[in-house]
Amino acid sequence: MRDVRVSVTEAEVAEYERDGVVCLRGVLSSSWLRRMQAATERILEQSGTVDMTEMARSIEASGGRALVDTTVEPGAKRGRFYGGTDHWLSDPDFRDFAVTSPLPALVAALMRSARVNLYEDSLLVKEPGTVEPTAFHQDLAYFHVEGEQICTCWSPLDPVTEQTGSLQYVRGSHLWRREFRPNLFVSSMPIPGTRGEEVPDIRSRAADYDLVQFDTEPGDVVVHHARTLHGAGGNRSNTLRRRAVSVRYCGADARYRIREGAPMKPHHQHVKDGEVLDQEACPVVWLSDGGT
Ligand SMILES: O=C(O)CCC(=O)C(=O)O
Repeated sequence: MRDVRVSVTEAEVAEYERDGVVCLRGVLSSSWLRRMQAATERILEQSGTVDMTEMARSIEASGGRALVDTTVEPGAKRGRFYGGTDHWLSDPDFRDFAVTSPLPALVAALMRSARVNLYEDSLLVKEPGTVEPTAFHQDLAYFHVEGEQICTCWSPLDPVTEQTGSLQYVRGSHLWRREFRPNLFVSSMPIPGTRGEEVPDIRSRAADYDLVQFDTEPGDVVVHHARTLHGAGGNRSNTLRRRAVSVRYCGADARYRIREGAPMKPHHQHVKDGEVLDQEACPVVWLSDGGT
């Protein structure tokens, strides 16, 4: 299997460091894309994801407030938002993608890290006519780790534009050094019991923020820092799907840090504050020559 690209330029590293996000064009080969598209369909068919549209309805039914993208036309075909996590633990294609695709080497270069550990993967599908936006959030708020070298690779499996739900990033927000409370993705209400500031209402005050989004083709990968605030609209298209796989990695400076109230994975139950990421929960997926 030939990968399209295995290196980043100094300009891309500088953009990632300055903006907290960079779009790497033409990273994944068509064979990786075909494999991950097939794996995505398999996981959707096996109901291996959470129906986030249903979650939004339950939040509303229990008196909470879910977000709605009002720019999705009323009466248009309604689609659902599906989200899944940690498929690498059970699905060989997701595991190979996280471990053997070009992603680990690329993020090692972007984060200037001699080592890369896998933290998790996520599958994020917005079917045509999805009204649920993705609430603005900071990935670090969900992770039981801390450090500078932590990032997410958002890998679209379909062409994506603002109309179909491209991510929007608050440029430079990773440098604010502020910790925000996590939310449930379809609501901006923070998860109870978590600590930090509430994420500001970026969606309705977009003009106050330096927002950036990228129109992407399958094969492009958008990498963002774990402190970069980001969110997305719904999918306003009546026909186009928006499937994406996020893979989250940590570099050599990352250490476990339990975040009170944030969801804890069964395979992270044993982790302790301050420890180096271990092979069982967060396998090493890339080491530079001489790295440890
Ligand atoms: O795809 C989405 O709608 C959200 C993705 C996201 O926030 C992430 O992967 O960090």
